[in-house]
Amino acid sequence: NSDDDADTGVAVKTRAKTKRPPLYKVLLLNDDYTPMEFVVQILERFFGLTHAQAFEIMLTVHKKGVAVVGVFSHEIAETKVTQVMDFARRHQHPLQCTMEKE
Ligand code: NFA
Repeated sequence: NSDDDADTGVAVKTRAKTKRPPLYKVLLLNDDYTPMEFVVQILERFFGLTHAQAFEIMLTVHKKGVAVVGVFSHEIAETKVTQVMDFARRHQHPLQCTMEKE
């Protein structure tokens, strides 16, 4: 893909940039009230994790305060956050889930 410049006659190689869409981390935040098993259930249900994977991430959130649950496109990340927040609210747990650009 070579373009010949009209003024200088210098050939400049150009290449169409294929831009990957930005990715977003979905974060789960610790609190003192949401039951551990409820968090595990959420991670299994909405993120397709095994019980062991879900338990591990739940423990990381519990001990460190926050953990990345997964990395997704903007639309998928938003859907996950909404699903978690709605499910937690329906069960009257204060669990918080957010997303941030990677
Ligand atoms: N800290 C909560 C408890 O001790 C468990 C928890 C883990 C809550 C991860 C939120 C996120 N019951």
